[in-house]
Order: sequence, then C-alpha cells, then structure tokens
Amino acid sequence: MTQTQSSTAAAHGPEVGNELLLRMMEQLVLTREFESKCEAMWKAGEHLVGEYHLSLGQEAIAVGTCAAIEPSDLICPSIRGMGVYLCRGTPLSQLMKTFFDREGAICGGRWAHWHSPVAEAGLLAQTGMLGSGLVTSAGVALAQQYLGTGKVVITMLGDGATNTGYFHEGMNFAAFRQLPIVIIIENNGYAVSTPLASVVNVKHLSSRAAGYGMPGLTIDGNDVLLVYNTVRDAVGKARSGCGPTLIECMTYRFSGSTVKDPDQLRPFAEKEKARKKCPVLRFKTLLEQKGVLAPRDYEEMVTSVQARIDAAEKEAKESPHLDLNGDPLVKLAPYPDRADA
Ligand SMILES: Cc1ncc(C[n+]2csc(CCOP(=O)(O)OP(=O)(O)O)c2C)c(N)n1
Repeated sequence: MTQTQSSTAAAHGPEVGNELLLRMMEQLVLTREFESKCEAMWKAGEHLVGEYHLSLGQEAIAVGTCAAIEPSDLICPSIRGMGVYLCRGTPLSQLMKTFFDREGAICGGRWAHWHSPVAEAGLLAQTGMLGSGLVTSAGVALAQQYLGTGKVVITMLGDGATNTGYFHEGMNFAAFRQLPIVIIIENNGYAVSTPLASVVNVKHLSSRAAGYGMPGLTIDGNDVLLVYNTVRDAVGKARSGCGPTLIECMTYRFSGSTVKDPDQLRPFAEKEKARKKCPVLRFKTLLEQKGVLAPRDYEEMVTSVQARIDAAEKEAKESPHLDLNGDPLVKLAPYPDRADA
C-alpha cells in the first residue's frame, strides 16, 4: 500500500493539546537556533570536532517524530540527527562539550557526529555506511519483539541511503518478521549534490514498501503536525504487533550537505523557493492563527532558547580539555582534525 497524505485538517487527525503544540514549537526553535549557532561557529573558524550535517529546513521531521513516541521507545537518527538529540533531551552542554572536545563529552569524546548512542535518551548510534542503520535498528527491533518489551524502534535515513543494499535487506527483514519498527525517510531531494530524480525511477520512495509487503506513505515533512500524526499512527500499529511502516517525509535542506560544503551545485532559485516553506515559520503562523502563540511569546521563546545555547557554549569552553592519552581507540584511529591526536 502506497499513499500520499496532504496537509489537510483531516490528515492532521485528532486535536492536539496546546501544551504539546507549544512544546513542539519550542523544539523547532531550539533545533533551528542550536544548529544556526553551530553553523556560525564553524564559519567563524572555531575548532569543532568532526563533520556536521545540518538539518536546517528539515526540523519538523525530528520534532514531529519525537513528539509521537514514548520516552521508552528507541530511535536511530539519520546523519542529520541533531533535532533528535535535542528533542530526546540530550543536554545542550553535553553536545557543546562534544564539539569542543571537553570533559563531559558524549561517549568520552569518541563521538563522530551521529555515530554515538546516548543510552539514557534512548538514542541508537547511526552507522557510517549509509542505509545500514536500518539493518542495525531492525536487529534492535527484533530484540524488543523477542523480549516483549513493548518498545518501538524508529529509524531515520536520507533518500540517498535508500539506494543501498542495506536498505533493501533491512526492509525485507523488518517486513518478514513484522518487527516493531517505523522507518522514516527524510527525502530532501539530494544525496550531497546528486538529485534523487537523476538516480531513481520511482515518483515516491514510499512505493518501494509494497515490494516487501509493508505499508508506505509519503507526506509533507515540513508539516510538523502531519509528521506527528502519521508517526503516532504507525508507532501504534507497530506496538500492537501489526508490523512496520515506511514513511517518506518530503523536505529540503537549507544548507550544504555538511558545513564544509559550499553548496554551489543546487540551483539558487530552488533554494530560495524552499526557504519560503520554512517549517518553523509555518508552525509559528499556524499557532498564531489558532491563538495559541502571540508574536511576543515567540520572540521570548527565541531569546530564552538562545540564552540556554549561549550558556551551554560558555560552560563547554570553560571545561577542561579531554585527556585522551592512552585511549586505545584514539591510538587506533586518530581524528585528523583533533589538535592533540
Ligand atoms: C554507503 C555510503 N556511501 C557513501 C557515503 C558518503 N556519504 C555520506 S553522506 C552522503 C549523502 C547522503 O545522502 P542522503 O542519504 O540523501 O542523506 P542527506 O545527506 O540528504 O540527509 C554520502 C554519499 C556513506 N557514508 N556511505
């Protein structure tokens, strides 16, 4: 079954309470501001560890998804996973300490972006080989099924990652075993600078789900409420033993593939058009229309989030540098951009 769902009121499902609406608004702002800050730090030449795949423009997918699952559920973010780390409550200072290689960093500073788990946040590590995160996530889902934990696994990947063999293995295994897993494609139309339409012959990637005997949906990934409702339904089915769902979220990234990418190959007009569909401003407008958010509330929200981010940056920069002398993993694979490696 392949379906496309549009952003109609009916597709939004039951009414969502104001508290949740405001929480999602704040998480959109947090992701936007946190990543904008990180991008600015990179561009100012600050020494940050690793590479950074920004999710600016795609924030609604992480926010809607995280709002739709239980704290006990497990989630494997895509390589653009900062929104998931933030929505699952990873402390801002811990993220900043990781960027600046300070004591208190995630996984003792062995983190390369998205490749480290945060157990207390239910975050599974993304793999370095695109698409294979679906295979490892399917393994985790199999464990939940076998142990009867009632937990659902969410796994997220880009459109380019769906063209790997791992994706097809993972899809087949998830469907065959009717695993408690929801597979989310963040379709931003490009793998680095390769347009999706130049490498696949299907209109909707969700149509591939039928080949495995799994339902597939394509939705507007910039509509946070639609993401929330679609994921919530799929998670409910997975939890009740009805197996996996593939959800393709259509979106666009505002920046280059990584912070180092000058992004000269995507058409300027296309980028400008996409910016007009900003998921953060779109949700802000909706909440203002609903009378849930006043313009002044929004400004206060942004100011307060920025203050939290600045405080986290300050705390990180005042913390001692990590001492990785003698760490067997660092000896085995030194980071080329780590000053003391
Ligand atoms: C199997 C594999 N091939 C190539 C790469 C190098 N690579 C890293 S990110 C990336 C682009 C990924 O595109 P997509 O899956 O669409 O995600 P997006 O970057 O658009 O979020 C590539 C090709 C990789 N990590 N793994």
